[in-house]
Amino acid sequence: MIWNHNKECMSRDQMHDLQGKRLQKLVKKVYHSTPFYRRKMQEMDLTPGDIRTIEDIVKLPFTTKQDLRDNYPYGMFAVPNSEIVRIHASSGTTGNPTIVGYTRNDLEIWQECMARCLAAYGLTSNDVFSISYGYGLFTGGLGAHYGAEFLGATVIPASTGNTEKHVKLIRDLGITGIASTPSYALYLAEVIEKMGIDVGELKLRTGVFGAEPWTENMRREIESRLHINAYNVYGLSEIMGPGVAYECKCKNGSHIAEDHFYPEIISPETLENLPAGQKGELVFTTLTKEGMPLLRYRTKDLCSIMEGECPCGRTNVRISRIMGRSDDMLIIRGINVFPSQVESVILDMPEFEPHYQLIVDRVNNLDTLQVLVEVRKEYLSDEISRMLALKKRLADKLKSVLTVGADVKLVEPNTIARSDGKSKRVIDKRKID
Ligand code: DLL
Repeated sequence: MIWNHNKECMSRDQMHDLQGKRLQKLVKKVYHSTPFYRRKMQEMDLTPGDIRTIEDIVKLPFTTKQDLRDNYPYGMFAVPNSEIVRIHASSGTTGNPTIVGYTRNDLEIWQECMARCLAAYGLTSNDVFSISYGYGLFTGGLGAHYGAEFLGATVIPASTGNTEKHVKLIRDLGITGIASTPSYALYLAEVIEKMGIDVGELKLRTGVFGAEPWTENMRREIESRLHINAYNVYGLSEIMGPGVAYECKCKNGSHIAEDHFYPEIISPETLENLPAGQKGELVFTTLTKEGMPLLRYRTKDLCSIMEGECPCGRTNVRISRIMGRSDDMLIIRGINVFPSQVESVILDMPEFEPHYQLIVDRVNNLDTLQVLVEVRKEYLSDEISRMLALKKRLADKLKSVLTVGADVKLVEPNTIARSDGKSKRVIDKRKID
C-alpha cells in the first residue's frame, strides 16, 4: 500500500519544484538562526538570495559529524530549546556524542515517514508489530515505535535482550511483524529453533531490518529461516532516524522520503557530485526539519542512486544498499563504534601502551567485539586478581563509552603485530560484503 500517494508518487517536475521551494525557506531559516551556517555562508560569499532552485544546492557548504561535535551540545539547533520536545544521540568519533533535537513537527514528520515505510511492506492496522531495536538515545526503538502506532498497528515495545521471552510473545500474541537489526533476526531464528518451536506455526510474516549493513544472502537466509518477507529500512540519527529511505515490495533499492530529505552522491575525494549509477558518498539536506536542520550532511555511507522507474508506482528516487563507509566507523550489533573511542579510553588509563586492536566477528549470528591491549611493563603482575581487576576496569569503561560490551584481552608489551611501527587497529572477520 502507498501511505502518502501525493508525496510518494509525485511527478519529478513537481518534486523538484517542491524541493526548491523548501530549500529556499530552509536556507533563509538557518542563515538567520544558526550562527554556524551564517558564518559558513558568509565565508563563501553566499546569501540566502543566491539559492533559488534545488540545483543551487551545490553552492551550499557541507556539514560533517565533526561540525556537530564542535557545536556540541546545542550549537546546531535552529530553534530555542523550549521548542525542542525530544533529544536523541549517536556515538561521536571520540568524547562527545552527536546530539539531535526534534520539534513536535519534526516528530510528526518522522512518524509519517516511518508509516510510509511500514505501509510499503504491506503492514496495516491489523498487524501486531514488535519493535526489537533498542529504546533509548538510539533512534531505532522510538522511531519505529511511533511510526507503527501512527500506522495503527498493535505495537509491542519488546526492545532488545531476553530473546526467549520475545519468542514466547511472538507465539502467544500472534506477532505478525518485527523490526530489528538483520543480525538479530538471524539470532532470533536460532533461538526459535533451539526452543523447539516450529516456525511454520508462528504468524510472523514481515521483517523491517536496518541500522547495519546486510546483504542479499542474509535476506534469503532470514526469509527462509523465519518464513517472512524481509525488507530494508535505512536512516541515521543526524538526519532523523529510521525511515529516511525504505524498500517497497520490489526489494530493489530503497526509496528516499525525498520531499523531506534531498539526496546527493558525491565523490569523497573531490567532493564533486556524481551522476546516478555511480557509487559515492551519500549526502542529505533536511528540507523540512526545524529542530536541527542540516545542509548537505556527509553521511559517509557509500551507495549509488538507482536509475529508472520502480514498478511499485513510487516516483521517489531509490538508493542501492549501503556498500561500505568512507570512514572507519564500525557497526556492532547495530551500534556505531569508532576505533578512536576505544583509543581515547585506553590512552586515559596509564596502565596501557597505546597499542590495541579491535577484533570484530560474528558468532552464532551475533556480532562480537574483542579488544586486545598491551599492558605497560610496570603494571604487569603475576597476581591474577590484579590483572582481572584491571581488565574489568577497562571493560566497564569501554561499555560505558561504547554502550556495546567488549571482551577485553590484556597482552604483554610488543605482542600486537606492527607494520611500519603501527598496529593494525581493526580486524573485521564478519563477511558482510
Ligand atoms: O541506525 C537509524 C536506524 C535505526 C536505521 C533502525 C534503520 C533502522 P545511527 O545509529 O545514527 O542511526 O546509525 C546510522 O547506520 O549512517 C549507516 O552507516 C548505518 N545504517 C543504518 N541503516 C542501514 C541500512 C540508525 N539499512 C548509520 N543498511 C548509517 C546499511 C545502515 N547501513
